[in-house]
Amino acid sequence: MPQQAYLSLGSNLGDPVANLHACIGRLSTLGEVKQVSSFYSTEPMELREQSWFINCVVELETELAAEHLLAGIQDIEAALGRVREISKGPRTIDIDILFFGSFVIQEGSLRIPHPAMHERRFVLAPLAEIAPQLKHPILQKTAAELLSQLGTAGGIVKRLAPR
Ligand code: PH2
Ligand code: MG
Ligand code: MG
Repeated sequence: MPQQAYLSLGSNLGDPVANLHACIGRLSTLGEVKQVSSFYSTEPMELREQSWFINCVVELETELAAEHLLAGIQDIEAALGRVREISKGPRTIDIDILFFGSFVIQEGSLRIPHPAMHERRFVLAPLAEIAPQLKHPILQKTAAELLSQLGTAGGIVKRLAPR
């Protein structure tokens, strides 16, 4: 059965907008890209001393199992020139699985829902834009509710004009 996966894309090296477009193009090898949010210019979180990111969220309908989706994502990251860099630091492309249907998965490096997503405005703002009613399977709150619950936390994001 196909699943709806929600992916967070981010880049802050090279030409981040071009990197996100290239990434979205390649994601269609893993399934059908159903929705792409606006792009957002976002304040770096966790490791603060680095360039601002461009982030977006993609809805991907896929027949792949979660671990095969992860492997495909890692191939795309490598193909777009990502090298294993410092943790939380600058990267050409980062693709994180936020949700995989309503599955809860904790197997090695595969942790779905993404454990920090509900604390990050750069994830919740684009997610709530394309799927406001989507429910977090553990927290039992919608993307719109998680976003409003952030208050002033979660970092600054600025939605860019549509391409
Ligand atoms: N990714 C991180 C760490 N911090 N900050 C922003 N704004 N956007 C990101 O994608 C991001 C981050 C680790 O993956
Ligand atoms: Mg990440
Ligand atoms: Mg990642």
